[in-house]
Amino acid sequence: MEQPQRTQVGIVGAGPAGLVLGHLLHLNGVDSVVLEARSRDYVEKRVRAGVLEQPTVDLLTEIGVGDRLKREGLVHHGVEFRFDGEGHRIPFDELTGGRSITIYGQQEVVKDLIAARLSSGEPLLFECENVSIHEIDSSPKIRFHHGGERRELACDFIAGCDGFHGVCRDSVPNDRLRTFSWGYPFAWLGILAAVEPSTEELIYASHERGFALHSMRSPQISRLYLQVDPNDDLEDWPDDRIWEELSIRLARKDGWHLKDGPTIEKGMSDLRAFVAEPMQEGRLFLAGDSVHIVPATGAKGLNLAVRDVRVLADALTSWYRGDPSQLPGYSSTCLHHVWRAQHFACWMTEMLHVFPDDEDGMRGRLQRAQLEYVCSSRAAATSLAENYVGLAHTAGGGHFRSV
Ligand code: RFL
Ligand code: PHB
Repeated sequence: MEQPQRTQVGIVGAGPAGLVLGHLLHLNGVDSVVLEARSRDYVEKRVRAGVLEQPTVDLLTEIGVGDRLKREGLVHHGVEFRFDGEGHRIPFDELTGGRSITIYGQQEVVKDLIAARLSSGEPLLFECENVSIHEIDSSPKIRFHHGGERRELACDFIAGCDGFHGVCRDSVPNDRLRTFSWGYPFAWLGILAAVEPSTEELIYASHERGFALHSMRSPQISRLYLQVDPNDDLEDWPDDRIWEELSIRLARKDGWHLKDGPTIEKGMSDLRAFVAEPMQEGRLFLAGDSVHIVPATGAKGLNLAVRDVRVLADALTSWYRGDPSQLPGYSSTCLHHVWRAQHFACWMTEMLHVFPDDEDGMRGRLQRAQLEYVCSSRAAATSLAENYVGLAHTAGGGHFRSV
């Protein structure tokens, strides 16, 4: 393929944020080039998220990449919270006027988006090395190596969709970004296993030995997570130990049984919360994990990335159509949904995990009081449900009457 030297929007990163942005811009007649550091095979196999909110499913469907999602995705109308050996169901549909979530692996979303990009004929370059961005305040350029050659791409705008460890956020001078962050004193050990899920809906379990989560990818593949010490290594967790621990933490008094099977994939990830503000510097716009990380307990990261780029695509499209008024508001519009999701993800995390410094058990008692409230009060359950399925797309409006 002829390598372009100039484009309207240069997109760094072909994760969900970069690929959805590229596709939205293409549908709106705006040119872009997507540059990805990894190989196509690598990004299509990277196991990560699984829960898609209703607004994410709606958007993917609207933009024409929802066919396989509709066929293979598992629609769930509730989740279970399990503690003291008992399960408590939160019925999303009943509490949110019929809304639901869909279980569909992130790598499947990425595969569908890559296929759409390639069939549109718009440029998507894998295995770009030494990517760096320049002159973001005047005439942006992206420099990189591709196929053994040094290249430079001139752009009107750059979208930094290169994840938490990318280069775009670090290209903004330190004094221009304010960062907010904390890390949690525990990590998640996640497995993908070739075994039929032991449950129809997700189970979030709070147990004195630590949090556990039973999720899934298909009727044949289960996805499970355990809270572990962040200093543990994968070698500390042979398969037998993982299954034994999962069956203890997920146990139910009525004799419910956890089916085990061969593990296909195993990995550890930290739980952290991070936001950088503002999400724009000059002609560089940051989106997705490059500018915020939410702890995985709320299942929000991918969904947030998609919300950001929807706002960005609308603002850039308006700019090209002669209305420059939306673009300056990109960051403040997004930060409303970012902080809402961040709060929800931290709240879920803090309600469900055992904190190693909880010496007298005070935190544990408060967590239990919160869980019981969520599982017994319609108002509290509704709050959880509406956040989990995804709040409507608002720019921070919709407050009660000001006084
Ligand atoms: P990504 O997916 O990290 O994509 C960034 C892309 O940029 C590339 N890249 C570069 N490309 C060019 N030049 C460079 N210098 C580059 N540096 C990096 C990378 O290779 C990559 O392809 O970010 P994006 O697009 O913002 O998407 C964010 C999501 O991936 C993330 O938020 C979710 O995976 C978080 N998450 C979940 N989110 C949900 O909405 N629902 C879930 O159920 C959910 N579960 C999870 C999760 C994340 C997890 N982990 C592993 C942290 C479960 C787990 C365990
Ligand atoms: C997943 O299926 O990978 C998953 C589900 C729920 C979460 C996080 C991850 O909160």
